[in-house]
Amino acid sequence: MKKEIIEAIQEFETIILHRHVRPDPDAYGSQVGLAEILKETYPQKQVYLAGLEEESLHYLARLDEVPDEAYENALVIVCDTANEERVCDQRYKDGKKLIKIDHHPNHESYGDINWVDTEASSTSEMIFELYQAGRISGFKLNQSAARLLYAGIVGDTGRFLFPSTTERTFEAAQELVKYGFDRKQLYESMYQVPLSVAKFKGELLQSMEPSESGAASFKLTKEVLERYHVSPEETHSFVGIGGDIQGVLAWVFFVEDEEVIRVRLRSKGPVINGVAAQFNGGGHPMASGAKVSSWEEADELVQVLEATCQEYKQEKRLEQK
Ligand SMILES: [Mn+2]
Repeated sequence: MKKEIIEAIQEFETIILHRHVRPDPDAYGSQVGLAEILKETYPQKQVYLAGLEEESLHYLARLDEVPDEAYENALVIVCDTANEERVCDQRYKDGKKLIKIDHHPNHESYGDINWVDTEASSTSEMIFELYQAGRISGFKLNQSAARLLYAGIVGDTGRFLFPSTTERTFEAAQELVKYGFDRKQLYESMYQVPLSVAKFKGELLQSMEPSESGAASFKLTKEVLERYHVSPEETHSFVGIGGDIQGVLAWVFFVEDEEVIRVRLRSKGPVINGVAAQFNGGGHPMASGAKVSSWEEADELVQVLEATCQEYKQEKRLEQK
């Protein structure tokens, strides 16, 4: 698979990179990290970064305006995006050849080549492995690519904490840190939060009451977000807070946006992508996303989550007997 991708890269003079909407560090890390590798290796090729810019990720990279004509005869590579609807900038279909590189469960094989590895911690880890495979064909990695890929890995593994972190992850990290980018500064950009956000976190913890079965929910209403001057995007960075609380098995963040309430589900045991699938979503077994249209529907989701936690506890009890 990697070989096929490398051959396609060699073949095309124009390469356009895409990733998912509402990007996170792995989306940027894989998209721009790969772009940096390509620019370093093939200075004569045209490499474009497509998609809407995310202000909170400016510290990682800035993107390009891609002219429509660029897509003629272009190779398009979409990173970190499970389904077509979530690809940022729908012109991704306009190229000559399409490659999907991703680590989410593969429900939509929308590429001419689909490289999907659900065992990988992040798409950035996969891009690092693509670079390793391409080294004999002359692939070069520079400091900027190393920083981006490292940021993507750190972002998606919760700083090497989540179970998706494997030997492969540390191997990639070990190689990447050799490029000597400023790790301290990178971590500050990724993890320092404004005081308002820190206080907001305090409020969330105050208001949450986990159930007997270990389900917890956090309701981030427009009103609360406005009171603390926190944008829906800024809430990404602390979805993990449920995980540090004893007795919490799975938790859900409801973030009220313009027209919908976005749902982020996380778990320390019960498989929750089935819950997400029932509410217009999907994702990983321990980290998924969904959408609901009202607070009533949000409560329904909490009940399904509750049942999932109860079942999980029941199974564990039976196992122990
Ligand atoms: Mn990812």
